[in-house]
Formats: sequence, structure tokens, C-alpha cells
Amino acid sequence: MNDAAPTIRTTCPYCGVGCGVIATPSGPFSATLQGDPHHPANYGQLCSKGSALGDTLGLETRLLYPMIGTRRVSWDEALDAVARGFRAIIDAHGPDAVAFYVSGQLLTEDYYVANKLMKGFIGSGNIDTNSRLCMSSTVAGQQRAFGEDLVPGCYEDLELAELVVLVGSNTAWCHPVLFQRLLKARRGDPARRLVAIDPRRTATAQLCDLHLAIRPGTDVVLFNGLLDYLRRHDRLDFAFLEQHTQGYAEALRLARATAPSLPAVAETCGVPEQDLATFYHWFAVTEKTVTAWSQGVNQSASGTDKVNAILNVHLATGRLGRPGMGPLSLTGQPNAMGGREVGGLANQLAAHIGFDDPAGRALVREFWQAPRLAERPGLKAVELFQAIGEGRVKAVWIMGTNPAVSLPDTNAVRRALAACPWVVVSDCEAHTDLGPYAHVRLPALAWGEKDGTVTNSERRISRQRPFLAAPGEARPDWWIITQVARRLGFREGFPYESPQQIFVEHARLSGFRNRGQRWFDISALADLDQAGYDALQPVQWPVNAAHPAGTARLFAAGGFAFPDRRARLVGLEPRPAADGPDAAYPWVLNTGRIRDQWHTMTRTGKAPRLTQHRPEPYAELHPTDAARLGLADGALVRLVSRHGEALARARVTADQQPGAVFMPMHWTDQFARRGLVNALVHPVTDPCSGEPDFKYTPVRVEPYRPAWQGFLLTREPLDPPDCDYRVVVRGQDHWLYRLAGTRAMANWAAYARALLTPAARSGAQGWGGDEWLELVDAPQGRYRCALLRDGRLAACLLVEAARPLPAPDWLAGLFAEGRLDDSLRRRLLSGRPASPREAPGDLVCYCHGIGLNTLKRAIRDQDLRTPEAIGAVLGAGTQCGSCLPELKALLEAFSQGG
Ligand SMILES: Nc1nc2c(c(=O)[nH]1)N[C@H]1C(S)=C(S)[C@@H](COP(=O)(O)OP(=O)(O)OC[C@H]3O[C@@H](n4cnc5c(=O)[nH]c(N)nc54)[C@H](O)[C@@H]3O)O[C@H]1N2
Ligand SMILES: Nc1nc2c(c(=O)[nH]1)N[C@H]1C(S)=C(S)[C@@H](COP(=O)(O)OP(=O)(O)OC[C@H]3O[C@@H](n4cnc5c(=O)[nH]c(N)nc54)[C@H](O)[C@@H]3O)O[C@H]1N2
Ligand code: SF4
Ligand SMILES: [Mo]
Repeated sequence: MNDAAPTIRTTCPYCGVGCGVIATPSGPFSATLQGDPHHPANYGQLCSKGSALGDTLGLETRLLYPMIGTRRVSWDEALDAVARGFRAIIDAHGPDAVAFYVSGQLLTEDYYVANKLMKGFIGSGNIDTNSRLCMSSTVAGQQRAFGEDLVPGCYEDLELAELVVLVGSNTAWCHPVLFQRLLKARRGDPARRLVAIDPRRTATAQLCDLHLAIRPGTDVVLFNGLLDYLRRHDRLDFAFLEQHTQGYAEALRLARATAPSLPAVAETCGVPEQDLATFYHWFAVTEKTVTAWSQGVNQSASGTDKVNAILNVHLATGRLGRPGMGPLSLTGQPNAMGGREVGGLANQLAAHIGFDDPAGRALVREFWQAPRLAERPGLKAVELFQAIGEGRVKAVWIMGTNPAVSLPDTNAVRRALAACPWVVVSDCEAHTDLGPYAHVRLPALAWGEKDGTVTNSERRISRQRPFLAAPGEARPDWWIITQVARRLGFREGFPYESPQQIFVEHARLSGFRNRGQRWFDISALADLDQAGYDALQPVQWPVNAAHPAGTARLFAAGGFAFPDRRARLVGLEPRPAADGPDAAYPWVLNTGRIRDQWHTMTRTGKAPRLTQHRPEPYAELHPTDAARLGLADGALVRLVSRHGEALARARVTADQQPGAVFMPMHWTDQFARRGLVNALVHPVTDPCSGEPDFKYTPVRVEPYRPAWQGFLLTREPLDPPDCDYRVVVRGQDHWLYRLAGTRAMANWAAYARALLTPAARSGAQGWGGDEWLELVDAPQGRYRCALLRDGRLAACLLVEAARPLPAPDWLAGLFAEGRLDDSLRRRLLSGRPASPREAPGDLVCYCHGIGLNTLKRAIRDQDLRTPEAIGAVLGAGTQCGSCLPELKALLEAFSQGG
């Protein structure tokens, strides 16, 4: 390869940290990637997901051509069909009978065009986004407090703060690079403190100085209690309150009424009074405090109130907008913020202008020359799919998100989609749970191919630049939407030929008749030509005449976005849960993320190293609950709610509280049978934001006792039939299927042959070089086989009715070997290596590929006491740092004699 291969600076497509990535193409469809040392979000660091981006660029599963049903069609035919379908329904039933459902993973330019088309030209407010499931409570809370959806602080504040409070945020797994920055700053100064507020003892909580394992849903009481404590201890900043705010008397009154004392709050929140006192004291005495939060706050029936409870204490202490202090919402998706900038939520219009302001509507109408601007907000995601189910909305175009997986109550969502007369889906992937519901599928460019901007959690706009060729006939989302807009008759409003043209229009709108009423203002970028756009450096908005180089922090001198320039403290009364546990469904189901998977696994599920950390859908339960159910760690469980059911592997851990179950959100029908957590989740939403209550569904947990369990390893993907439970994991050189069934199988040998050598079914001979090793013990319900092809391992199947199976990792490792020698062959059906030392165990350190067993042996044999010592010996934890919490937990377990 050429030494001076060109490098391209771009931005990671995963979380809202927004790390800079440098790509060096190694072919039209491949590249090597590394962290950008000059990007101010990450200064060169990447987490496990970012480091594995290169493994996710493969084209095998991409959607590469427009499809109508199962028929490949030309772009012209597809675009004509999409426009005709929408036009017919609009003409017959009006603009509110159609909708777009878009995504925080679209680029700002894509989002802008989609929003303009729906709200300005089709004339309906019905465009909502998966940010409704993610950031909308924060949007609503920030609007209530500041008058506009604004994040006052920046990442550097996390490093400057002396106290950082992480509320409902598993930062170590979900915003890993930011968490590493935080830990690194703390290493320099042990007096800095970290507090986690989360019902679970997460990887994040394990590295904090204090963890308040609150009862789920009680955050408002906790922060009301803090506000009252600050008043009692004379820590309020009355000068700030008087000069810059409104509503504090009522907020203080309600705080006192609802959270009057430490014992009362400790009781409601279910935390030790001493720990609560420590937290309140630290907060009271530490001016440089940052409170950061994420989905444990937002995704709640009281999400907006939780956000305001946090903003109240920062306003009451005047702690915002100055270095090292302030509230900091951690955004989920790479462009959750950019979507909010363009107004992609159904209850926003455009450019931080809402529907309720007539002057704002007039301004947007004039700027867009909009023939029929929407006059009122559209349907929010959950309502939107309910309206589809009821036939009120008859056409929907879904882009960059998978509502069949990620919305609550997916059984109802899927029924609605099945009955919807016109479903259009723009996606990069050919096989998703949504695909079967689409009448038309449009192939979108993916990360590495697409071109535009994203905005991270600290209001920083960065470029995503293409470094790969566009595969097949895939096209950028903005182009697809523009083409449909023209076919709907709106050519003049949609003249775009490049993302740069869209970006400058968006920048101009942000400054249009903006005399300081709207903080969102990037008018200093409105003159960028193509070269300027291509060279755009990461910059934090506002970027305008007053702040040409961008703005790190807002509000140090007040100036909130209400007409009176004052912020609002919101009086908060904790509301009872809309749907809580009862005798039939006594557990609370909490859901969320794992370290190495991203959402529906369309990309991270392809990278063998990312699938190893948590390879299977699981349900975490407290040991007392497990004992009550007679469940061992690793057994299968069935979860049932009023809305559906799911199967998962039990993980028994005291990190969970009794009465609570945690299940990750990632598994779809593509990767697991009955592993979809949203089949269980209730469609309850926050009354203010419409954000789903993903973390508080009443469920029942039952042991699931299959007639047999097994695993299958193969070199090529297969479709093993007759399983009630089935999970597929992509490994290096192999595919692993974990299987279980409730019906005893009569003849495993026949099953294996039919599956592994299909030719045998027709009576023909198998492959010339095939060799079977087999062990059948019918009375014990045991079956094991291995298929060797030309001496190399091609597949193996191990089944047990009652007894435990060996771990699959040793057998899986043999797929990398050439011809197996006699000693290996002899061991194959045992499933175990001659010496246990050869089995590395579950992967812990992604960067160095180090497994749990390897770590345990090193800790024991070499008496390692600290993560640094482990790092020195094995390298684990020294690169991206994502596994540090697990190393620490492992060391703790050892020091306690585990
Ligand atoms: N690895 C990985 N990283 C990601 C993503 C991913 O898919 N994978 N997705 C990205 C996206 S879009 C998002 S939105 C973010 C989400 O990032 P996070 O919000 O950090 O992640 P979650 O796991 O959804 O939930 C956070 C925590 O909320 C806690 N929680 C539940 N109920 C309550 C409660 O009542 N009060 C409090 N205080 N806490 C509660 C849960 O126990 C959980 O640990 O992650 C982003 N980063
Ligand atoms: N139970 C439970 N459910 C949840 C959550 C939870 O915590 N618990 N969290 C919620 C949150 S915060 C979020 S953000 C959502 C995420 O949920 P989704 O948005 O449904 O998940 P993704 O897998 O990110 O879906 C992205 C889809 O878009 C495609 N795609 C990627 N890039 C592009 C592109 O550039 N253009 C187009 N057209 N398509 C693209 C991918 O192939 C994929 O099919 O899940 C929500 N659902
Ligand atoms: S922290 Fe987020 S943005 Fe940074 S590399 Fe990891 S996933 Fe990408
Ligand atoms: Mo999200």
C-alpha cells in the first residue's frame, strides 16, 4: 500500500460523545481507523465500539438496491411509487393522514430536508423521531427551565468539576470516552468525587465514590430533598435566584412539602440515610459540581419532572455556565442534538422555533416560502404508531430507525405496521425486523459513505466525511427525500444538489430575524462554500457575529431564552407511577444497554470481538429472587408482562436490587428467537414529553425449563429449525447458535445430518472429505457430534437434556485451526481442552482480546492487586479502558476470597 495513503477526518457514528476518527482507506470498501488526536471530544481515544468500526464495514448484509416488495426496481420506479403512494393518501385523507418517523442517526442535512418537506410543504406536523424515545424529556425539561432546549455546559466541565453526579447514566458503558476523561481528571486529584444514582450497581457505579441505589423512579423526591436540604443549610444563591429566575418560592415550597427530611427521603428512595446525607453534604459544599444524566432520567413516566428536579438545584445554587459546574445532559445518538436543531420532533417547528409562537411560524413560512406550513404539532412516536394501528395515519416513511424493535409494546407496533396501507423504509441493511412490513425499501448510504454534519452532547458540530465508495445503488438520505419532494410537486423548495447547500440554508434559517431571541444560531456558518464546508473544524454553537469562534458555555450571566430573560424553577410534586407492580406482575423490568452492542446490532453484531462480551440476551436478578424462583445463574427464564413475553439467560447478581429485573434492549428476531425486550415493555409515556417509560414495566419472571439445551458451531451461517429458544453469535471464523427446545427430539443424529449435510437428506453421499464424530446417549438425553471437512472442523452440535453443557469457547477457537491432529480430535466430543488453561473464558478486555479465565489465572498466580498491575502483565485495560470496571470488580471478588 501507498505510504502516503490519504487520511480523512470524520466522526464516530455511535454515541453522543461524538469522537473524532481518522480513516485511512485501504480499498474502495475498507479502511483502517483510529482516534483523532486533535478532536476536542476525544483527543485520540476510542472505546470498544469505536475501535471495532473497521470490522463493521462489510457489504454482505447491506441493502444495495431499491426494492418494491421482493422485486428489485430502478430508483425512478421506486421514487415514483413512494411519491404516488403519499400523494394518493394526502389527496384522499389530508396531510395528517401521512407521517415520517426519522432518527438521531441521520445527519443534520438529511433531517433538515425531511422536516422541511413534512412541516413546510406536505403541511403536517407528523414527523417524529427516535429522539422521542431518547432525549425528549430533556428537551421538554430544558424548555420549561431555560425557555429553549439548551445544554449550558461542556465536556471540559466534567474534568474541572470537584463533584460529578451521574444520574441514570451508565456512562462507563454508554459514553465510555467521556467516562475515561472523567476518571483521568480524577486520578490527578483524589479529592474529586464521583456519585452514581442508579437502581443497579452498574460498571459506572462500581467506579464511583458513592452509589445511591435508589428505588426505581424516585429521582424527583431525591432532588426535591436536595433542594430543601440546600435551603435548610443556607446554600441557596439568592442573588442569582432574584436576578435571573422565577418560580423558586413555589419550587421550594413543594420540595419542603414532598421531601421534608433526610429520613423521609431515605425511606422513599430506599437508600441508607447516611449515604443520602453524604451526597447532600458533598453537593452543598462543592460549588464546582456537574450533574450529568441520561436515560434513567429521560425514559420515565416522570422524565420531564426528573430533568427539572435536577435543573432546579443548579439554578437554586447559581451553578451553571461557569467552568466546572452545571447540568449536562448526555445525548444518546451521534446526532440527537442536530435533529433537535432542525426541529425534527413533532412538537417543534424548525430551528428551535415552536408552533405556539405566531411570529416564529410567520418567519419560517416566509423563509421556506412554504405553501402550507403546519399549524400545530404532530403525533409523538408512541401516539403515531397507535394512530397507524387505528387507521388514522395511513402512510409512513421510516428512516434510520427500527420501530418494530425499539418502540415499547412491539407486538402492537408490528400489528399496526402490518395493517398500514403504505410503509416506506430507508435503511442501510437488507435484513431487519422492520423489512417485512415495508412496501418499498430504499437503500441509504451508511457511515463512511455519507457526508454531512452531526452535533454532539456539548453542542459541538463536527463533519462526517465519506472515505468509502458508495456501494451498489445506495444513495444519501437527503438525496432520496429531495427526489421524493420534487415528485410531490415541490421542486422549488428542494433544489439541493449537495449537503453543503442544505447546511448553509439551515445556518441561514437559524439567524433569520434572530435578534438574540433564539440561542440556537449558527449564522456565522451561513456563508460556507464547498471548500469551507469540507474544511469545517469542530465548533460549539452558538456561532454567530457575537461568537464567531463558537461558545463553550451558556448563561454565566443569565440571559435565558424566555422574553423576560429569566429561567424558571419548576415546582414538582412526585406523581405515583401510572403502571406499577402488582400481585400478577410483581417485578419491575428495567431495560438498557450493554458495553459492546449498539441498539439493534445491525453494525456491532457483525464484529466478532464485540459479540463476545455479552453474547446472549440476559435477565439480571437479585440472588434472593433467584432463590425464590429456584433459579441458578445461567438458567433460562421467561419474562411475561401484560403486553408480551421474552426468554433470556438468568444472571444472578447482587448488583441488582430485589424485585427488579434488568434486560438489555439489543436482541432482535435477526439474532434471537424471543429475545426482544420491547415485546414486554408497556406503552406508558411521560405526559409532558411523550417519552416512553422504558425502565419501569411490571413483569412476572418464571423459570423456563426446556426439554433440552444445546449449542451449534458452524463455519457458515445456518438456520437450525425446531428450537423455541435460539440465539446466534457471530464469532471469528464461526457462528455460534445457542439453542433450547421444549419438545424432546426423537433423533438427533438425523437432525444433525439434515442440518449440516443437506445433501444427505436426498440420500446422496455427503461431501467427499466429510468425517463424522458422534456420541449418542439417548437415555441421558445427550447427543454430540462434530463434522470435519478435509480434516478441519466444519461444525459441531452438543445437546444435553439435563446436565450442563461445556462452555463453547474452546471448540469455537478450533475453527481458526487447520487440520486437527489426533489429540484434538479425541477431545472434540468432550468439548473441553486437555488442560483448562487453554480456555480463555468470556472476553473482558476487548482491545487485547483477554478472557475472564486468563485474567483470573493471572490475578491468582501472580498475585495482582490493582488494575494497573493487571495492565502491566497482560495489557488489559490499558487502551480504551472500557473494561476497567470489570477488572476492578474481579480484583474485589478475589480480595474477598472469590
Ligand atoms: N454501548 C452502547 N452505548 C450507547 C448506546 C448503545 O446502544 N450501546 N446507545 C446510545 C444511546 S442512543 C443512548 S440514549 C445512551 C443511553 O445511555 P444510558 O442512559 O447511560 O444507558 P441505559 O442503559 O439506557 O440506562 C442508564 C441507566 O438508567 C438506570 N435507571 C433505570 N431506572 C432508573 C431510575 O428510576 N432512576 C435512575 N436514576 N436511574 C435509572 C438503569 O439502571 C441504567 O443503568 O447510550 C448511548 N451509548
Ligand atoms: N426497552 C428499551 N427500548 C429502547 C431504549 C431503551 O433504553 N430500552 N432506548 C431507546 C433509545 S434511547 C433509542 S435512541 C432507540 C434506538 O433504536 P433504533 O433507532 O430503532 O435502533 P438502531 O439500531 O440504531 O436503528 C437504526 C436503523 O437505521 C439504519 N441506519 C443506520 N444509519 C442509517 C442512515 O444513515 N440512513 C438510514 N436511512 N438508515 C440508517 C440501521 O441499519 C438500523 O436498521 O431505542 C429506544 N428503545
Ligand atoms: S465514546 Fe461514543 S463516539 Fe466515542 S468512540 Fe465510543 S461510541 Fe464512538
Ligand atoms: Mo438514545
